[in-house]
Amino acid sequence: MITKLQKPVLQAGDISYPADLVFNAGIAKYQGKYVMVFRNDVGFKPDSTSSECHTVLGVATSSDGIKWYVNSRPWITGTISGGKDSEILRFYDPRLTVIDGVCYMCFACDTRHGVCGGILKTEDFDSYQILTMTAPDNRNMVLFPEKIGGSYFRLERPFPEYSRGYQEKFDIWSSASPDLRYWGDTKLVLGTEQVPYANSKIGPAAPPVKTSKGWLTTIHAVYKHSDKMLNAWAGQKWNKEYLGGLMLLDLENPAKVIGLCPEPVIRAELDHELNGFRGSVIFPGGMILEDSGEVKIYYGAADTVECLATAHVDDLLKLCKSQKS
Ligand code: BMA
Repeated sequence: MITKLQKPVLQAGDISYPADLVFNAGIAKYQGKYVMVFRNDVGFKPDSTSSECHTVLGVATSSDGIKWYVNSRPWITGTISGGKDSEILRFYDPRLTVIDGVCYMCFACDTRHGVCGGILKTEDFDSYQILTMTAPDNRNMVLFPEKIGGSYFRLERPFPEYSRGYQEKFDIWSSASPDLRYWGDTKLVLGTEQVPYANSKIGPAAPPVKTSKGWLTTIHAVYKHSDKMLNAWAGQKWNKEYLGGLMLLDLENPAKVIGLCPEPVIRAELDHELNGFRGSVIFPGGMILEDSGEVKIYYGAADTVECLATAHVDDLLKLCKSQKS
């Protein structure tokens, strides 16, 4: 039902500037082509990590969504507003949404005072304008591709450690905005306890796509193994399996879950998914619904490479079992 490409669509060897871990990309169709903004963590090798490691965001384009051409230089590099004293340390895990022909990118952002989610606007993947930042700790934000009931909508994943007993039990929330800058009307969408294959945290994954049945959207879910360690590079103890899941949200009220797939739809199976910087991590970040009904789901694998799986939208909708309200 879901077919995985057997090789990554993008990896470090495809990039002409320094690159080590190329993963967790955002993808959109924009101005007649596919655009990808990918995370590139530089300074990581299988048996050592350089003290110089940093994250940059790179851009690639494609005419078919499969073969990608990477720009010759990275886009957003390390500290963005200058040197050691910068409050913002890095941007990562970009998510792209086109609304009324304008491209927006949600991103996670490490600052000296916590992790924030941000939204920026770009026309050319060169200059950009940051529209909004959350308070810490929040990330994994994704925008819906149109206004709903007159408001912009986003999913997000605050991570309240103190009030949840430092248990890493984090949930999916939504917020609405009149202008993409001021956000409020925040509501719980899905609790970790509702996801049968998660025993830790969940979060939004790729931005939702509109179908006749509802907003179809991926989630990521974490299952922490207590009985075994997973493969990882250089001295890490790694036991968190990241799984790709699927849910359906009400078209008019996207804070309401109307369907949930009771099992993961993408889990690590292939060599490059099981082995890498952090093995068994599947992190969807891009979902494109083609006119043919084919859905392309792009996902980071093992925090090391970027991959693609495809399915028919009708099959994905059937997987989302209806939820009682
Ligand atoms: C999360 C984020 C993701 C990453 C995942 C697995 O907390 O940092 O970017 O893919 O962990 O390491």
